[in-house]
Amino acid sequence: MKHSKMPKTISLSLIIFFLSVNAFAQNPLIMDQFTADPTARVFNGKLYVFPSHDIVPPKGEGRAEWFNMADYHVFSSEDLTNWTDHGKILDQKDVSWADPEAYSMWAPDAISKNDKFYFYFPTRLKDAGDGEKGFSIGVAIADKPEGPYKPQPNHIQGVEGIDPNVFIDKDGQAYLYWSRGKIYGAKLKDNMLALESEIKTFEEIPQKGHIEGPFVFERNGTYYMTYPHVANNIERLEYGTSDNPMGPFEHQGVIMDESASGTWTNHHSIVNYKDQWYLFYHDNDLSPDFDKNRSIRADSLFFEGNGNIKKVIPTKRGVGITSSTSEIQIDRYSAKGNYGAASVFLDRLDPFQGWKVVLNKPDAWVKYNRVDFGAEGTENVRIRARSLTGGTVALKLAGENDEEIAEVTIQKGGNWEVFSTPVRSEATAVQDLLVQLKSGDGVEVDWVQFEK
Ligand code: FUB
Repeated sequence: MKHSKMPKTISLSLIIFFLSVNAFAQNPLIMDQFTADPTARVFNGKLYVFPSHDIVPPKGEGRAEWFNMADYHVFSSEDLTNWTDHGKILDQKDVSWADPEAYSMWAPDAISKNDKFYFYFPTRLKDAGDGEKGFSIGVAIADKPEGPYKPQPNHIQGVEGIDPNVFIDKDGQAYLYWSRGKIYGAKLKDNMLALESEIKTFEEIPQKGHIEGPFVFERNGTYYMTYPHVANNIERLEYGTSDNPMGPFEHQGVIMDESASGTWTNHHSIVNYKDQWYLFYHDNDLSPDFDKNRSIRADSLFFEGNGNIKKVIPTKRGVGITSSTSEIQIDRYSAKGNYGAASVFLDRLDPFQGWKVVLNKPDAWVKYNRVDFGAEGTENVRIRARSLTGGTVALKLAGENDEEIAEVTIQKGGNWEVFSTPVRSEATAVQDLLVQLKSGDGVEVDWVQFEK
């Protein structure tokens, strides 16, 4: 990786300016880079995500077959559909106490206090040995959530470990939690930069099996300690509750089961945004063969009447509403049926290109929830598709009768083409969209887009 010789302040501002690009989201949320360990926070009415940034390190640098993370980006969204990448907010080379070649900028957190934004990150100390013992936690401070962040000259004294999480209680007291085999916590001083109390080890949290990534939040007077834990083979998300942010926490259950993909880590945060709770987590969507190159995801989270967390089932569709006039990536479907429908990479050698839906049995369908048709309805639909044998695809509004609104003929041919046809009925408001193979036995669809 080459580094600019410009003064740091100028290069950071330029990077922030040039990298403010939009990414479009279902799951995974970010499609142009690997992202992991997402901490979602609401600042100034907007949702910000502070993930870590998995990379493939330059040849001869980093650690083969392991996590490699040199810096952090921050992303924001107002609608959970369109995401802005505000660019790099911190680099391992900018942290004076850190090993600048460790590629160990692991799972971060961020929190706001007194109009300042505090970014907490773990990384490897200079001359550190192996293992999590060589890690400590640093703080970088900014006036705005998107930075620029200025790292403190030293790490938080007394803290050895990874995965910082900061929780500020209603009385203004801040707590820092972290992990190193077990989960630890302590009060933070008012300046948010140093421990104020003894360190507590949360012995009541499962001790058998690897545990890391604490994330604490409060709801209706109950404090939730949530964490990834290897109860069987790989990490799953679990939680306990208490009436005190320092516990003891009573084990309650599983928030998310082990990933079907086999990705060893999961790492999450839980946030309430515009009256809905969300779980942010990660999986290996863009790197099916190497689980240290991860991608962040989000799904809605719900509570039982007694305050227990309902298990979250990971979806491709994720969260947010999709405009009918955008290229609707139906491969991120909410449901599929009648067999013969699958989501596969457009190019297995370049996962960043995304996926297509393959419909290869009559009547096979996918349903994509929450498409916003607006108030005026729509006139045409365009489908980017291809079929070696030719076929027809029906577009329906999912409901009691699954009203068909268009039938698109996909001409025989091996190349991707955009096929267009008028829409028969007035589709308005937010609807769930069904895409179904009507005739033929092999149609691939990249996206669907409606025109006003
Ligand atoms: O991303 C590196 C490490 O993997 C994190 O710090 C852990 O929580 C796990 O996700």
